[in-house]
Amino acid sequence: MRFWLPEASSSAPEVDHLIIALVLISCAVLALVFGLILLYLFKYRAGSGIDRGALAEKTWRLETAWTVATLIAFFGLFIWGADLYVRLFQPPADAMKIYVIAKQWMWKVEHPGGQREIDAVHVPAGRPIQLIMTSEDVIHDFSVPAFRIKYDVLPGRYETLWFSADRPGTYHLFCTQLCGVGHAAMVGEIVVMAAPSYQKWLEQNDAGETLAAAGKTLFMRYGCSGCHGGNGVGGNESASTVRAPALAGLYGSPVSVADGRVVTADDRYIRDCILLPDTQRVASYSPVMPSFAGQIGEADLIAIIAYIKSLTPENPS
Ligand SMILES: [Cu+2]
Repeated sequence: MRFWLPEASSSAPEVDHLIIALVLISCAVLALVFGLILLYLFKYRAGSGIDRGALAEKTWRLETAWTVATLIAFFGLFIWGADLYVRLFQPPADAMKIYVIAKQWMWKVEHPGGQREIDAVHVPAGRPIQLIMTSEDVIHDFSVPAFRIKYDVLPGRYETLWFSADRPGTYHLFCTQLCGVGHAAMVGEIVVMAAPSYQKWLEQNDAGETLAAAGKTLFMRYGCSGCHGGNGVGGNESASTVRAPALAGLYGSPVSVADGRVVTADDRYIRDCILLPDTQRVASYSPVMPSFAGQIGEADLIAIIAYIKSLTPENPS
């Protein structure tokens, strides 16, 4: 058995360095404290001849040095860890987005091209991948030890995680949050492929329509197009009876909402608009959007969001 897991992602060595530093510094402090305990146990033992009643002499220099040294060491670890954490949770803008839906007890994965998988994620090597994850039931946790990443997957919201896997290979995916009797079986694999084989995999698993195309059908079926324009363009009073915000070019842009905040229209914002419209209503629009909570499943939501994302001013439907 290997003692050390392979470091298969770009951030894995950094995480390992931090953990090793934390363990070494902690061991050094531990060794000092317990070493002194053992030393004094022996030195001041009964019958050692030393007068144990004598008042100890205080050394300010030693006490200050010890306090400052540990403060610097542990504060340094905190800054190091915080910096790493911030970078680990800020996906690069060009990351490829893959959707993950957790449910008791499986991982369902949807690719932008329409490819679907269960308990497996195929990704190209060397490219940043952003996972947008949600749960259909309880709290799960997406964990890939070889990539040194893990994050809770919560029902009712999107959590994101990103990685860039350098080495082609197959790596274990675990659920690391006790999620019911089948928890131990909620495992899968991340298959990292070189670009040509990934391309081949995409073609072999072609679903016939992209996620956005599937979303367009749902957009019509759920009646979204009734207000947001006859062809999904929106914002056009002549095309619909109700005035609704335009969707073309919405994704990634800033939106002024009714309570005065300015938010970025990301996956989470669009999801909230569909399920909890009154909390995120666009300023100057009346609260006529009905909530679709409980009516649209997670997989359909993801497809609809992919469709809205695909709408640009140049390609408005
Ligand atoms: Cu789970």
